[in-house]
Amino acid sequence: MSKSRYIMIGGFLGAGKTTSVLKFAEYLQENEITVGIITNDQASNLVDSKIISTHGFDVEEIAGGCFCCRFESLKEAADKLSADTRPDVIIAEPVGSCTDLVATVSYPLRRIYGDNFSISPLSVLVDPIRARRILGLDEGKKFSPKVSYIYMKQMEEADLIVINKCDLLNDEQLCELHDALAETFPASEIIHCSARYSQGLEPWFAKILSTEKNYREAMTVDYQIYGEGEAELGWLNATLNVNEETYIDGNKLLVDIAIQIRDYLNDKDHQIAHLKMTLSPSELSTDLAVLNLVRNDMIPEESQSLQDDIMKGELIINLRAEADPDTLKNALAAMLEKNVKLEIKDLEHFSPSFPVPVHRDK
Ligand SMILES: Nc1nc2c(ncn2[C@@H]2O[C@H](COP(=O)(O)OP(=O)(O)OP(=O)(O)O)[C@@H](O)[C@H]2O)c(=O)[nH]1
Ligand SMILES: [Mg+2]
Repeated sequence: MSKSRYIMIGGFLGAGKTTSVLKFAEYLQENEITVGIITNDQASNLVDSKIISTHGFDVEEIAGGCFCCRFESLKEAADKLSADTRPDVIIAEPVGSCTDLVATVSYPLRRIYGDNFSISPLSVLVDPIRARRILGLDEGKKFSPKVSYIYMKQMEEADLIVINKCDLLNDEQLCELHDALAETFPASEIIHCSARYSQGLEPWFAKILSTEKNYREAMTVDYQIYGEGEAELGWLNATLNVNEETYIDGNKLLVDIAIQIRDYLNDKDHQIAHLKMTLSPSELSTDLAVLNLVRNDMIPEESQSLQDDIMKGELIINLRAEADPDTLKNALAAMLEKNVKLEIKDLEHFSPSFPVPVHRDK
């Protein structure tokens, strides 16, 4: 039986991983290459899985920990996707606060399951506005030093640093960022794209499809700083019922909720890493609104809109911010006071636990 190709697309929270994964899956489908997708998060009820399955792709969700700490679940998820027909390609989106993926996922996967999988180079996506701030090219709110450490480590281990969202920069800013990344991370190849506008994607996709991950010594990681950095991030996943008595504009409801949560966190000077939400008329509907916010100083982005007004529906909120989990819960509670027709069905809020990888191959 031929091997499935395992392709990991990493990058910090909100860099555009899911957007790229979807574009990649569409590209594979057009080229008659079968694909399965694995999403990953510290908790369940993922906006990403909802978006991917609504687009009609096979998706397996690994919840409750990152790939490296739930290595066997990763293999099980790949096997589930292979249960009927083995997909030619498995695309995996790791948690955006995770690093050291080469040593803890790529190499062990090749060592233990090399007969089943061939491993592609690791791509790490970068949001250029955030990267410019972290590299000191622009002023603006940044994450704490420990969270920034994780951000830098993600880029250090990348085979390919993919500067995404190039539509947000002019040529001069892009060149400056490219040069700064090339100087700081000389072992990584740097490419540019705009996933949302399907620009610059094909050379990248062709490369990760046709190239095998090379061997280079795994980077060193200070797990104490990494763990403490992750613990500075709060996570909140909530599923809510929308129960209105008359038809309402669900798209506007999402924007209002995002602004209320953003303003609450802004007042307390907490940085949002990614607030993402979906709203659907029912669990089975393919009509879906998607909203994203990847920085405090950003207008909420309506990535996808509902066709019709709704009276009932399911709202999923995934919020990741540099704040303690209780603050995120309070932000949700303050929002609920203003939106009394929303009812919580499911709620998890926590900080990621200390990373303890199952394997680490240097
Ligand atoms: N301007 C612009 N925005 C983009 C581009 N690609 C993605 N985005 C936006 O970036 C936001 C985050 O995108 P996602 O694909 O959800 O990011 P992610 O990396 O999967 O986020 P997490 O799963 O939370 O880590 C969304 O609002 C996207 O529409 C792009 O090429 N240009
Ligand atoms: Mg995602």
